[in-house]
Amino acid sequence: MRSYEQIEAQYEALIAQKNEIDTRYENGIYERWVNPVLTRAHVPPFWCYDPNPETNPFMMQRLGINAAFNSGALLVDGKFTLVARMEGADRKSFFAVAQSDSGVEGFRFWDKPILLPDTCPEETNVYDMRLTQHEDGWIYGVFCSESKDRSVNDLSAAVAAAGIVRTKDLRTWERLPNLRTLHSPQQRNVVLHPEFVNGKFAFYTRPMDDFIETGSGGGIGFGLCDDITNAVIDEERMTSIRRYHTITESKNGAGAVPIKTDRGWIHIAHGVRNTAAGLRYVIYAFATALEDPARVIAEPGGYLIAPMGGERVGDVGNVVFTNGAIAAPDGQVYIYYASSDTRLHVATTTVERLVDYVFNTPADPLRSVDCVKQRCDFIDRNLAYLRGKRG
Ligand code: M1P
Repeated sequence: MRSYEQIEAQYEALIAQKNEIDTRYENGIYERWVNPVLTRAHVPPFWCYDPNPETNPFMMQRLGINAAFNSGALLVDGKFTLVARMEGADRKSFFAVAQSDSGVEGFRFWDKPILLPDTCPEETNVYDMRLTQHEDGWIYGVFCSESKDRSVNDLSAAVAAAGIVRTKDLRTWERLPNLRTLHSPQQRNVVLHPEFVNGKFAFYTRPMDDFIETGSGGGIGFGLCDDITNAVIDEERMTSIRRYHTITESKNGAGAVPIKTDRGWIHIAHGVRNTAAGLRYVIYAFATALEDPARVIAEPGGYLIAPMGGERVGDVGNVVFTNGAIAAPDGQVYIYYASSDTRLHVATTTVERLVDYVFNTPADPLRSVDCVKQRCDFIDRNLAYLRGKRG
């Protein structure tokens, strides 16, 4: 049996662990890092253990943590700051702040998770907060607020809506009414754009017909609202749409808050397709116009990040998912992505490389024969170049 002090020493050793680039997966676009930046073992031991041997003689976990994964991300006072989706052993998700000086290692949770104002009595579960530093001066958190669907006689039926909170310091949170989208019955993966658009708050949405299936929802939507303290979107336009036989066939959803570049807004989102082994989630990227952040101007074919190796294993296998990335002032980009709803990783790149990737990776031609033509043209150009160079 371990003493509380031994458990604490093991935890401190984990936080002090150095990280390094995983050279097995280099592709020129980004680098994956070997160690996850957050796991359930990263929570302070006093979240799970009663340290008093009189009341905990076997040094048992009294309140287990199952996972630490999908995280909103923001640079706050020079610190890489994550608001992570935590899941207790009881399957309830909640949020907690973790910070690091480097962005790739040493993330340490604050002493206590975030206790949101309890203004929604029907809300059962909360997850996947996107953190937006808005030009109005507030940091907004937009997350999935899940409630039981009492309109049908099905114990597992649920309703997803977009919850909204705001803060100045990540310690005091003001809860605002949930977003209402007048033409979409459910919403998940909603992201607040960091700037006003036509003087209004702008949201990326994800219209859904029910809790799991997007059904008639055509992809990632976009809508404007006048007042974020009573956010109502009466019209949703489509941005990146779902397409047959692509990585977004089943569904897609906005991920990180878009990154502003001189060529356009870069979006890092997720796409889902169905397989005989269940849903497969990958991460993809696209760009929208600076003057109209809903208009897609570049969309590379295929995925940016797909689950690989051990990432494919976890509570919900074959999933990578992102809801946070940080573009640091030096041009480095830190993409925080979770694997299989279990742990959080980082992949690093630069704004310059992301722009090159998004604008110079060919689009998906949508049919096998056109994909082969695309690849043959590419090979021809490459061989001609190599012949010219080598004589
Ligand atoms: O389990 C995979 C992901 O499923 C949901 O994403 P989507 O709404 O696109 O299906 C989310 O619940 C996400 O948290 C989860 O990682």
